[in-house]
Amino acid sequence: MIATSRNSALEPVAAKVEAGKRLSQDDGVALYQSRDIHELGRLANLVRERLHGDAAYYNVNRHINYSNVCVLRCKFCSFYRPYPTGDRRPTEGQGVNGGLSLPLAGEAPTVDSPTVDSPTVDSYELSVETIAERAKQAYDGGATEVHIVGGLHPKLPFSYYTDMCRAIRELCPRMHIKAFTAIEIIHFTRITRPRLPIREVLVQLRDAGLGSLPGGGAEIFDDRVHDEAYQNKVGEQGWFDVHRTAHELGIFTNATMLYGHVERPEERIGHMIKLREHQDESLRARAAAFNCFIPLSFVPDGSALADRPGPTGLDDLKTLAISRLMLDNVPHIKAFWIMQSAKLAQVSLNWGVDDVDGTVVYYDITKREGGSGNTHQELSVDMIRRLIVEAGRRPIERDTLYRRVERQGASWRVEGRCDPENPENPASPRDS
Ligand code: V47
Repeated sequence: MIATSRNSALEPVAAKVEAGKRLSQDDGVALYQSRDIHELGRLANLVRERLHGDAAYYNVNRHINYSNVCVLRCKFCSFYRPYPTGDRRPTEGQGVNGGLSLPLAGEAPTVDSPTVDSPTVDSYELSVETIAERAKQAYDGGATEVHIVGGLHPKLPFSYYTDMCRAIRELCPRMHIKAFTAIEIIHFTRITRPRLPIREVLVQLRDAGLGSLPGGGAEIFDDRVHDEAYQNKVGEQGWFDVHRTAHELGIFTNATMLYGHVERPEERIGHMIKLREHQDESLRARAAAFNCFIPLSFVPDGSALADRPGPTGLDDLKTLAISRLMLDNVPHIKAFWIMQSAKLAQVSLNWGVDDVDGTVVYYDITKREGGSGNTHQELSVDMIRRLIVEAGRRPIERDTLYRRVERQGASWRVEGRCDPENPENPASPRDS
Protein backbone atom coordinates (compact mmCIF):
# COMPACT_ATOMS: atom_id res chain seq x y z
CA MET A 1 0.00 0.00 0.00
CA ILE A 2 1.28 3.50 -0.75
CA ALA A 3 1.67 5.81 2.22
CA THR A 4 0.04 9.20 1.74
CA SER A 5 1.27 10.96 4.84
CA ARG A 6 4.27 13.27 4.66
CA ASN A 7 7.46 11.31 5.12
CA SER A 8 9.89 13.08 7.41
CA ALA A 9 12.83 11.55 5.48
CA LEU A 10 12.00 13.94 2.67
CA GLU A 11 11.94 17.09 4.77
CA PRO A 12 15.61 18.01 4.27
CA VAL A 13 15.21 17.40 0.54
CA ALA A 14 12.04 19.48 0.46
CA ALA A 15 13.83 22.32 2.22
CA LYS A 16 16.57 22.30 -0.41
CA VAL A 17 14.12 22.23 -3.31
CA GLU A 18 12.08 25.06 -1.83
CA ALA A 19 15.25 27.11 -1.37
CA GLY A 20 16.39 26.37 -4.94
CA LYS A 21 19.44 24.41 -3.77
CA ARG A 22 21.06 21.56 -5.64
CA LEU A 23 20.27 17.97 -4.60
CA SER A 24 23.01 15.44 -3.82
CA GLN A 25 23.38 11.75 -4.70
CA ASP A 26 21.98 10.86 -1.25
CA ASP A 27 19.01 13.17 -1.77
CA GLY A 28 18.23 11.45 -5.04
CA VAL A 29 18.40 8.01 -3.48
CA ALA A 30 16.17 9.21 -0.60
CA LEU A 31 13.60 10.34 -3.17
CA TYR A 32 13.62 6.87 -4.76
CA GLN A 33 13.33 5.20 -1.35
CA SER A 34 10.48 7.38 -0.19
CA ARG A 35 6.91 6.12 -0.45
CA ASP A 36 5.59 9.66 -0.06
CA ILE A 37 4.70 10.01 -3.70
CA HIS A 38 2.52 13.05 -3.13
CA GLU A 39 5.39 15.01 -1.65
CA LEU A 40 7.66 13.93 -4.48
CA GLY A 41 5.06 15.07 -7.01
CA ARG A 42 4.58 18.37 -5.20
CA LEU A 43 8.30 19.12 -5.24
CA ALA A 44 8.77 18.17 -8.88
CA ASN A 45 5.75 20.26 -9.81
CA LEU A 46 7.14 23.22 -7.90
CA VAL A 47 10.33 23.16 -9.97
CA ARG A 48 8.42 22.52 -13.18
CA GLU A 49 6.18 25.53 -12.60
CA ARG A 50 9.11 27.74 -11.63
CA LEU A 51 10.63 27.01 -15.03
CA HIS A 52 7.60 26.76 -17.28
CA GLY A 53 4.47 27.92 -15.46
CA ASP A 54 1.54 26.04 -16.92
CA ALA A 55 3.08 25.56 -20.38
CA ALA A 56 3.40 22.06 -21.81
CA TYR A 57 5.28 21.54 -25.07
CA TYR A 58 4.83 19.20 -28.01
CA ASN A 59 5.92 19.15 -31.61
CA VAL A 60 4.73 17.91 -34.98
CA ASN A 61 7.38 15.43 -35.95
CA ARG A 62 8.11 12.16 -37.63
CA HIS A 63 10.57 9.47 -36.58
CA ILE A 64 12.43 7.53 -39.27
CA ASN A 65 14.67 4.55 -38.53
CA TYR A 66 16.88 4.12 -41.60
CA SER A 67 18.12 0.59 -40.79
CA ASN A 68 17.82 -2.00 -38.05
CA VAL A 69 21.10 -3.66 -39.05
CA CYS A 70 23.53 -3.28 -36.17
CA VAL A 71 26.93 -4.66 -35.26
CA LEU A 72 26.07 -4.44 -31.55
CA ARG A 73 24.07 -6.95 -29.48
CA CYS A 74 22.75 -4.84 -26.59
CA LYS A 75 20.67 -7.05 -24.34
CA PHE A 76 17.91 -4.49 -23.86
CA CYS A 77 17.39 -3.99 -27.59
CA SER A 78 14.73 -5.75 -29.68
CA PHE A 79 15.35 -3.57 -32.73
CA TYR A 80 18.67 -4.81 -34.07
CA ARG A 81 19.17 -7.49 -36.72
CA PRO A 82 22.53 -8.87 -37.87
CA TYR A 83 23.71 -8.17 -41.39
CA PRO A 84 22.39 -11.09 -43.46
CA THR A 85 24.81 -13.85 -44.36
CA GLY A 86 25.56 -15.30 -47.81
CA ASP A 87 24.12 -13.53 -50.83
CA ARG A 88 21.26 -11.96 -48.97
CA ARG A 89 20.94 -8.20 -48.47
CA PRO A 90 18.77 -6.28 -46.04
CA THR A 91 15.37 -5.48 -47.51
CA GLU A 92 15.82 -2.21 -49.36
CA GLY A 93 13.43 0.67 -49.43
CA GLN A 94 10.77 -1.04 -47.38
CA GLY A 95 11.50 -1.63 -43.77
CA VAL A 96 8.90 -1.72 -41.11
CA ASN A 97 9.20 1.93 -40.32
CA GLY A 98 6.95 4.43 -41.88
CA GLY A 99 6.36 2.66 -45.11
CA LEU A 100 4.21 4.72 -47.35
CA SER A 101 1.77 1.90 -46.81
CA LEU A 102 1.36 0.15 -43.46
CA PRO A 103 4.17 -1.95 -41.96
CA LEU A 104 5.15 -5.43 -42.96
CA ALA A 105 3.82 -7.33 -40.00
CA GLY A 106 3.63 -11.07 -40.41
CA GLU A 107 6.55 -11.45 -42.80
CA ALA A 108 8.17 -14.85 -42.86
CA PRO A 109 11.38 -15.04 -40.79
CA THR A 110 14.50 -14.97 -42.92
CA VAL A 111 17.15 -13.94 -40.42
CA ASP A 112 18.14 -15.96 -37.40
CA SER A 113 19.10 -13.93 -34.40
CA PRO A 114 20.47 -15.68 -31.34
CA THR A 115 19.05 -13.32 -28.78
CA VAL A 116 16.14 -11.37 -30.21
CA ASP A 117 12.76 -12.99 -30.28
CA SER A 118 10.92 -11.08 -32.96
CA PRO A 119 10.64 -13.39 -35.93
CA THR A 120 8.34 -11.22 -38.01
CA VAL A 121 10.88 -8.49 -38.68
CA ASP A 122 13.63 -8.92 -41.26
CA SER A 123 16.75 -6.78 -41.52
CA TYR A 124 16.17 -3.68 -43.63
CA GLU A 125 17.89 -0.55 -44.85
CA LEU A 126 16.21 2.41 -46.48
CA SER A 127 17.62 4.18 -49.50
CA VAL A 128 18.38 7.88 -49.28
CA GLU A 129 15.53 8.49 -51.73
CA THR A 130 13.04 6.60 -49.58
CA ILE A 131 14.10 8.48 -46.46
CA ALA A 132 13.84 11.85 -48.19
CA GLU A 133 10.45 10.89 -49.62
CA ARG A 134 9.15 9.97 -46.15
CA ALA A 135 10.51 13.20 -44.71
CA LYS A 136 8.82 15.13 -47.52
CA GLN A 137 5.54 13.37 -46.86
CA ALA A 138 5.76 14.49 -43.22
CA TYR A 139 6.87 18.02 -44.21
CA ASP A 140 3.96 18.41 -46.59
CA GLY A 141 1.68 17.37 -43.73
CA GLY A 142 3.10 20.15 -41.54
CA ALA A 143 5.90 18.43 -39.59
CA THR A 144 8.64 20.76 -38.36
CA GLU A 145 11.08 18.01 -37.37
CA VAL A 146 12.35 14.68 -38.58
CA HIS A 147 14.04 12.49 -35.98
CA ILE A 148 16.34 9.91 -37.61
CA VAL A 149 18.32 7.14 -35.94
CA GLY A 150 19.34 3.60 -36.84
CA GLY A 151 21.66 0.73 -35.96
CA LEU A 152 25.44 0.69 -36.47
CA HIS A 153 25.40 -0.59 -40.02
CA PRO A 154 28.64 -2.34 -41.04
CA LYS A 155 28.46 -1.58 -44.78
CA LEU A 156 26.88 1.82 -45.38
CA PRO A 157 29.50 4.53 -46.10
CA PHE A 158 29.59 7.90 -44.33
CA SER A 159 28.40 9.54 -47.57
CA TYR A 160 25.05 7.72 -47.08
CA TYR A 161 24.44 9.83 -43.96
CA THR A 162 25.55 13.15 -45.41
CA ASP A 163 23.59 12.43 -48.61
CA MET A 164 20.54 11.66 -46.47
CA CYS A 165 20.75 15.06 -44.76
CA ARG A 166 21.33 16.85 -48.08
CA ALA A 167 18.42 15.11 -49.77
CA ILE A 168 16.07 16.06 -46.92
CA ARG A 169 17.37 19.61 -46.84
CA GLU A 170 16.73 19.89 -50.57
CA LEU A 171 13.15 18.59 -50.42
CA CYS A 172 12.22 20.08 -47.03
CA PRO A 173 14.22 23.29 -46.63
CA ARG A 174 12.75 24.41 -43.26
CA MET A 175 12.45 21.05 -41.59
CA HIS A 176 14.77 20.52 -38.62
CA ILE A 177 16.87 17.37 -38.92
CA LYS A 178 17.50 15.86 -35.49
CA ALA A 179 19.54 12.79 -36.19
CA PHE A 180 22.14 10.25 -35.09
CA THR A 181 22.87 9.32 -31.50
CA ALA A 182 26.35 9.78 -30.08
CA ILE A 183 26.96 6.06 -30.68
CA GLU A 184 26.24 6.47 -34.40
CA ILE A 185 28.53 9.51 -34.55
CA ILE A 186 31.39 7.46 -33.05
CA HIS A 187 30.59 4.70 -35.56
CA PHE A 188 30.96 7.25 -38.39
CA THR A 189 34.41 8.21 -37.10
CA ARG A 190 35.37 4.53 -37.44
CA ILE A 191 34.01 3.91 -40.95
CA THR A 192 35.69 6.91 -42.59
CA ARG A 193 39.10 6.45 -44.28
CA PRO A 194 41.20 8.10 -43.13
CA ARG A 195 39.28 8.17 -39.86
CA LEU A 196 37.62 11.51 -39.23
CA PRO A 197 37.57 12.93 -35.72
CA ILE A 198 34.22 13.55 -34.00
CA ARG A 199 34.41 17.27 -34.72
CA GLU A 200 34.89 16.77 -38.46
CA VAL A 201 32.06 14.22 -38.63
CA LEU A 202 29.74 16.70 -36.92
CA VAL A 203 30.87 19.60 -39.12
CA GLN A 204 30.28 17.59 -42.30
CA LEU A 205 26.84 16.50 -41.08
CA ARG A 206 25.96 20.04 -40.07
CA ASP A 207 27.07 21.34 -43.45
CA ALA A 208 24.79 18.74 -45.02
CA GLY A 209 21.80 19.95 -42.99
CA LEU A 210 21.92 18.31 -39.54
CA GLY A 211 20.31 20.57 -36.93
CA SER A 212 20.74 18.81 -33.59
CA LEU A 213 21.48 15.46 -31.93
CA PRO A 214 18.93 13.30 -30.16
CA GLY A 215 19.76 11.97 -26.71
CA GLY A 216 19.95 8.24 -27.38
CA GLY A 217 22.69 5.76 -26.58
CA ALA A 218 23.34 7.07 -23.09
CA GLU A 219 21.63 4.12 -21.33
CA ILE A 220 23.14 4.26 -17.78
CA PHE A 221 26.55 5.82 -17.23
CA ASP A 222 27.93 3.10 -15.01
CA ASP A 223 30.58 0.45 -15.70
CA ARG A 224 28.75 -2.37 -13.91
CA VAL A 225 25.55 -1.78 -15.86
CA HIS A 226 27.47 -1.27 -19.08
CA ASP A 227 29.26 -4.62 -18.70
CA GLU A 228 26.08 -6.46 -17.88
CA ALA A 229 23.72 -5.11 -20.52
CA TYR A 230 25.60 -3.48 -23.43
CA GLN A 231 29.17 -4.56 -23.09
CA ASN A 232 30.54 -3.73 -26.53
CA LYS A 233 28.86 -0.38 -26.87
CA VAL A 234 30.74 2.91 -26.63
CA GLY A 235 30.73 3.93 -22.98
CA GLU A 236 30.11 7.19 -21.21
CA GLN A 237 33.39 8.79 -22.22
CA GLY A 238 32.62 8.44 -25.92
CA TRP A 239 29.04 9.60 -25.41
CA PHE A 240 30.17 12.71 -23.55
CA ASP A 241 32.96 13.40 -26.08
CA VAL A 242 30.34 13.64 -28.83
CA HIS A 243 27.98 15.87 -26.85
CA ARG A 244 30.83 18.08 -25.63
CA THR A 245 32.06 18.57 -29.18
CA ALA A 246 28.53 19.25 -30.43
CA HIS A 247 28.04 21.87 -27.72
CA GLU A 248 31.36 23.49 -28.62
CA LEU A 249 30.18 23.70 -32.21
CA GLY A 250 26.91 25.31 -31.13
CA ILE A 251 24.84 22.19 -31.85
CA PHE A 252 22.12 21.61 -29.23
CA THR A 253 21.56 18.05 -28.05
CA ASN A 254 19.30 15.98 -25.81
CA ALA A 255 20.16 13.33 -23.22
CA THR A 256 18.39 10.10 -22.30
CA MET A 257 18.50 7.46 -19.58
CA LEU A 258 17.28 3.92 -20.19
CA TYR A 259 15.90 2.65 -16.88
CA GLY A 260 14.15 -0.40 -15.50
CA HIS A 261 16.47 -3.17 -16.75
CA VAL A 262 19.54 -4.23 -14.71
CA GLU A 263 20.41 -0.94 -13.00
CA ARG A 264 19.77 0.15 -9.41
CA PRO A 265 18.25 3.45 -8.20
CA GLU A 266 21.63 4.79 -7.08
CA GLU A 267 23.01 4.14 -10.58
CA ARG A 268 20.17 6.15 -12.10
CA ILE A 269 20.98 9.05 -9.78
CA GLY A 270 24.69 8.74 -10.63
CA HIS A 271 23.73 8.97 -14.31
CA MET A 272 21.75 12.16 -13.74
CA ILE A 273 24.56 13.75 -11.75
CA LYS A 274 27.09 13.05 -14.53
CA LEU A 275 24.77 14.78 -16.99
CA ARG A 276 24.26 17.69 -14.63
CA GLU A 277 28.01 18.19 -14.30
CA HIS A 278 28.44 18.10 -18.06
CA GLN A 279 25.62 20.62 -18.43
CA ASP A 280 27.28 22.97 -15.93
CA GLU A 281 30.35 22.98 -18.15
CA SER A 282 28.42 23.47 -21.37
CA LEU A 283 26.38 26.34 -19.94
CA ARG A 284 29.54 27.98 -18.63
CA ALA A 285 31.91 27.51 -21.54
CA ARG A 286 30.23 26.25 -24.68
CA ALA A 287 27.97 27.64 -27.38
CA ALA A 288 25.19 25.06 -26.85
CA ALA A 289 23.97 22.63 -24.21
CA PHE A 290 21.38 19.94 -23.47
CA ASN A 291 17.87 21.12 -24.19
CA CYS A 292 16.00 18.22 -22.79
CA PHE A 293 16.33 15.08 -20.67
CA ILE A 294 14.28 12.02 -21.66
CA PRO A 295 14.03 9.09 -19.24
CA LEU A 296 13.24 6.03 -21.42
CA SER A 297 11.22 3.32 -19.71
CA PHE A 298 12.64 -0.10 -20.63
CA VAL A 299 10.33 -2.19 -22.84
CA PRO A 300 11.40 -5.82 -22.33
CA ASP A 301 9.30 -7.32 -25.16
CA GLY A 302 11.41 -9.12 -27.73
CA SER A 303 14.75 -8.30 -26.11
CA ALA A 304 17.28 -10.62 -24.49
CA LEU A 305 16.03 -9.25 -21.16
CA ALA A 306 12.43 -10.18 -21.92
CA ASP A 307 12.21 -12.16 -18.69
CA ARG A 308 12.42 -8.90 -16.71
CA PRO A 309 9.19 -7.12 -15.89
CA GLY A 310 10.24 -3.57 -16.84
CA PRO A 311 9.27 -0.52 -14.79
CA THR A 312 5.85 -0.13 -13.21
CA GLY A 313 3.75 3.00 -13.65
CA LEU A 314 4.82 4.26 -10.26
CA ASP A 315 8.49 3.78 -11.08
CA ASP A 316 7.93 5.70 -14.33
CA LEU A 317 6.27 8.57 -12.51
CA LYS A 318 8.90 8.69 -9.76
CA THR A 319 11.74 8.62 -12.30
CA LEU A 320 10.27 11.50 -14.29
CA ALA A 321 9.73 13.54 -11.10
CA ILE A 322 13.18 12.78 -9.70
CA SER A 323 14.75 13.72 -13.05
CA ARG A 324 13.14 17.16 -12.77
CA LEU A 325 14.51 17.57 -9.25
CA MET A 326 18.04 16.31 -9.91
CA LEU A 327 18.62 17.98 -13.29
CA ASP A 328 18.18 21.54 -12.11
CA ASN A 329 20.17 22.94 -15.04
CA VAL A 330 18.42 21.13 -17.92
CA PRO A 331 15.45 23.17 -19.07
CA HIS A 332 13.07 20.45 -20.26
CA ILE A 333 12.02 17.01 -19.01
CA LYS A 334 10.24 14.94 -21.63
CA ALA A 335 7.90 11.99 -21.14
CA PHE A 336 8.29 10.30 -24.52
CA TRP A 337 4.74 8.97 -24.68
CA ILE A 338 5.78 5.93 -26.73
CA MET A 339 7.66 4.71 -23.65
CA GLN A 340 5.57 5.77 -20.67
CA SER A 341 2.24 5.63 -22.60
CA ALA A 342 0.17 8.66 -23.52
CA LYS A 343 -1.90 8.25 -20.36
CA LEU A 344 1.03 8.30 -17.97
CA ALA A 345 2.74 11.06 -19.95
CA GLN A 346 -0.41 13.10 -19.35
CA VAL A 347 -0.32 12.47 -15.58
CA SER A 348 3.38 13.33 -15.49
CA LEU A 349 2.63 16.88 -16.66
CA ASN A 350 1.88 17.55 -12.98
CA TRP A 351 4.91 15.58 -11.83
CA GLY A 352 7.80 17.56 -13.25
CA VAL A 353 7.36 16.94 -16.97
CA ASP A 354 6.84 19.82 -19.41
CA ASP A 355 7.19 18.05 -22.78
CA VAL A 356 5.61 14.96 -24.37
CA ASP A 357 7.54 14.75 -27.68
CA GLY A 358 5.22 14.78 -30.68
CA THR A 359 3.13 13.01 -33.25
CA VAL A 360 5.95 10.46 -33.96
CA VAL A 361 3.87 8.46 -36.53
CA TYR A 362 6.18 5.45 -36.87
CA TYR A 363 8.56 4.04 -34.28
CA ASP A 364 10.57 0.87 -34.79
CA ILE A 365 12.92 0.75 -31.82
CA THR A 366 10.38 -0.51 -29.34
CA LYS A 367 7.19 -2.31 -30.16
CA ARG A 368 4.74 -3.64 -27.63
CA GLU A 369 2.87 -6.89 -28.32
CA GLY A 370 5.82 -9.28 -27.97
CA GLY A 371 8.30 -7.17 -29.87
CA SER A 372 6.68 -7.70 -33.24
CA GLY A 373 3.83 -5.26 -32.79
CA ASN A 374 2.77 -2.55 -35.15
CA THR A 375 5.30 0.20 -35.72
CA HIS A 376 2.58 2.69 -36.62
CA GLN A 377 2.50 4.60 -33.35
CA GLU A 378 0.91 8.00 -33.80
CA LEU A 379 -0.83 10.64 -31.74
CA SER A 380 -2.79 13.35 -33.54
CA VAL A 381 -2.21 16.97 -32.59
CA ASP A 382 -5.81 17.12 -31.36
CA MET A 383 -5.19 14.21 -29.02
CA ILE A 384 -1.91 15.65 -27.71
CA ARG A 385 -3.58 18.99 -27.02
CA ARG A 386 -6.51 17.27 -25.34
CA LEU A 387 -4.20 15.30 -23.05
CA ILE A 388 -2.41 18.52 -22.10
CA VAL A 389 -5.54 20.60 -21.55
CA GLU A 390 -7.16 17.89 -19.42
CA ALA A 391 -4.01 17.88 -17.28
CA GLY A 392 -4.63 21.57 -16.59
CA ARG A 393 -1.72 22.74 -18.74
CA ARG A 394 -1.44 25.14 -21.67
CA PRO A 395 -0.42 23.37 -24.91
CA ILE A 396 2.36 25.08 -26.84
CA GLU A 397 3.63 23.77 -30.14
CA ARG A 398 7.41 24.12 -30.24
CA ASP A 399 10.08 23.42 -32.81
CA THR A 400 13.08 21.22 -31.97
CA LEU A 401 14.89 24.14 -30.32
CA TYR A 402 11.87 25.04 -28.17
CA ARG A 403 10.83 28.04 -30.18
CA ARG A 404 7.11 28.67 -30.40
CA VAL A 405 5.47 27.54 -33.63
CA GLU A 406 2.54 29.50 -35.02
CA ARG A 407 0.48 27.25 -37.23
CA GLN A 408 -2.40 27.35 -39.65
CA GLY A 409 -3.06 23.84 -40.86
CA ALA A 410 0.04 22.52 -42.54
CA SER A 411 1.71 25.93 -42.81
CA TRP A 412 3.73 27.22 -39.89
CA ARG A 413 6.31 29.74 -38.80
CA VAL A 414 8.66 29.95 -35.85
CA GLU A 415 7.99 32.79 -33.44
CA GLY A 416 11.14 33.05 -31.33
CA ARG A 417 11.66 31.49 -27.95
CA CYS A 418 8.79 29.86 -26.08
CA ASP A 419 9.87 31.47 -22.84
CA PRO A 420 11.62 34.78 -23.61
CA GLU A 421 10.49 36.24 -20.31
CA ASN A 422 11.87 33.41 -18.23
CA PRO A 423 15.53 33.90 -17.29
CA GLU A 424 15.39 30.81 -15.08
CA ASN A 425 15.35 28.62 -18.15
CA PRO A 426 19.12 28.36 -18.41
CA ALA A 427 19.68 26.65 -21.71
CA SER A 428 17.03 28.30 -23.81
CA PRO A 429 18.42 28.45 -27.31
CA ARG A 430 19.62 31.82 -28.49
CA ASP A 431 17.45 33.39 -31.18
CA SER A 432 19.08 32.83 -34.51
O1 V47 B 1 19.44 4.75 -27.43
C1 V47 B 1 16.49 0.74 -27.01
C2 V47 B 1 16.50 3.14 -26.25
C3 V47 B 1 17.03 4.88 -27.56
C4 V47 B 1 14.89 -0.04 -25.81
O2 V47 B 1 16.30 13.03 -28.10
C5 V47 B 1 14.98 1.34 -25.58
O3 V47 B 1 14.25 13.74 -28.16
C6 V47 B 1 13.25 1.24 -24.09
O4 V47 B 1 17.09 8.11 -27.81
N1 V47 B 1 13.13 -0.10 -24.25
C7 V47 B 1 16.71 5.62 -28.83
N2 V47 B 1 14.17 1.98 -24.75
C8 V47 B 1 15.53 6.58 -28.62
C9 V47 B 1 15.96 7.93 -28.15
C10 V47 B 1 14.99 9.04 -28.12
C11 V47 B 1 13.64 8.80 -28.11
C12 V47 B 1 12.77 9.88 -28.09
C13 V47 B 1 13.22 11.16 -28.08
C14 V47 B 1 14.59 11.41 -28.08
C15 V47 B 1 15.09 12.81 -28.11
C16 V47 B 1 15.49 10.35 -28.09
O5 V47 B 1 16.03 3.94 -27.28
C17 V47 B 1 18.27 4.04 -27.52
C18 V47 B 1 18.01 3.20 -26.28
O6 V47 B 1 18.44 3.87 -25.14
N3 V47 B 1 16.01 1.77 -26.33
N4 V47 B 1 15.82 -0.38 -26.72
C19 V47 B 1 13.92 -0.77 -25.09
N5 V47 B 1 13.79 -2.08 -25.25
